[in-house]
Amino acid sequence: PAGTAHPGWTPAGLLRRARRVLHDNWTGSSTVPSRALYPHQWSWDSAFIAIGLRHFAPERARRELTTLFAAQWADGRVPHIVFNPAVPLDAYFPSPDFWRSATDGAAAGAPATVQTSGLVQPPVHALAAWLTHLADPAGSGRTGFLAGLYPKLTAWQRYLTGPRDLGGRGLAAIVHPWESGMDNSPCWDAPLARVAPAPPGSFRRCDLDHGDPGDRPTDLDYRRYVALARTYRDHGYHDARTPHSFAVEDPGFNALLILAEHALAEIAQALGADPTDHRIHAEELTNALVKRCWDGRTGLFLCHDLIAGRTLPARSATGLLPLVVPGLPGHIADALLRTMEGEHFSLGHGTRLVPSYDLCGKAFDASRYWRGPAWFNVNWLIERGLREQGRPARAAGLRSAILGAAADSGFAEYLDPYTEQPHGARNFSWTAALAADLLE
Ligand code: 9YW
Repeated sequence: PAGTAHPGWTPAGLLRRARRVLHDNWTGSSTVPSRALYPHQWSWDSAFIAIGLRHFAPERARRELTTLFAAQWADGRVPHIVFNPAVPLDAYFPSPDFWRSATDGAAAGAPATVQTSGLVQPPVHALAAWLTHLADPAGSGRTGFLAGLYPKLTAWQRYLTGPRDLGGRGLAAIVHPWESGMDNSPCWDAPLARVAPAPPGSFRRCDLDHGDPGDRPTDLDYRRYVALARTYRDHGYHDARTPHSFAVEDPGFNALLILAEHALAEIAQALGADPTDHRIHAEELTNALVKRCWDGRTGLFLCHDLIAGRTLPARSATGLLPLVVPGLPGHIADALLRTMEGEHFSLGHGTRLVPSYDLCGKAFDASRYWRGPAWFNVNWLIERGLREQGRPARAAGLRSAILGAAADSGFAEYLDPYTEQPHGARNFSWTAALAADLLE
């Protein structure tokens, strides 16, 4: 439906609907991504949700982030899931009895009173905290929001630039596909193939109680996810001691790490602290990202497999996310734009939203999760990136496509990138939040 107008919604009506979704998904201290499919708190979801909430419920936006950071580990990591103790164990897998954070994560500093996973997700939080502050500086100041969060955000950043620089190459590595936030991206197929799958029947997938198996990761993927997470857990979630069979530098994850460093510089400055260190880190990370992951031949940032010592050829939307990085070399921004509009992503030609994976790739699947569908958080980041790189007209086009698709799909989790047919959950929190943000 490239170019289709959306007469079916008005900004005021869409905002009202988005607010309703976020209201319904609020638990009292944070927001679930989806009532049925994801009944706990997720790390990067909360950052996107706060970015939307700040416009009409700044108090809730602040609470969303402070609730997440109350579950931070002493080593600085922010867990990818914070479990709600009121939810039955069989509502989501892997449940707290799988992660055993309070016992098996104790040496790494997991909190004793709240159950979490031991993995992480992309660090969107400093940006979310800064934007949340800007939306209501008076409320933020009154509650000591920035001052309280700043040391925690810095510790989170230093966990990623310290213990997670597993390759010693100046970038953060992810140790599990779930850490990318793009669980079953074809980028992970080759590194995952090394992982011996957990025995079938050694766990039960609750996601299939709610999701269509054709839209979700496969059983074999899940058996490998479980095996990897168990190994990490059985080594106390210790990064240096775990014999990692999966360790990858993901360009999107690292681009968000850079954006976080820039946001931390702003936060430091607002608090009267010295932002210099953050600026230096941002520059070093940017140089490392360009040096390690930029691929001039494909015009895209590519993932790097630290175990095999090689670049992964799969073309994923994660490789476009560095568009959000301030000060990206101009020739790289230009090349990314050409790639995005070329045959592999077809933005503005075959598609109105950026697909999660190469439209020409052998593994492309228009309905299976991160193997092709368009996702709203990715498109929101790209819209931001287009503005960052001085392309306001293209950003405006993408913005109206995102809003139209959010409205038409009932705030779907993800869409077929060609037909914009909705898949996964409806009334999905970050879809509603990011639509609300674009409306403001
Ligand atoms: C799962 C909550 C999470 C997102 C991830 C997404 C998915 C969990 O849902 O993972 O069970 O598959 O891949 O990015 O944070 O919305």
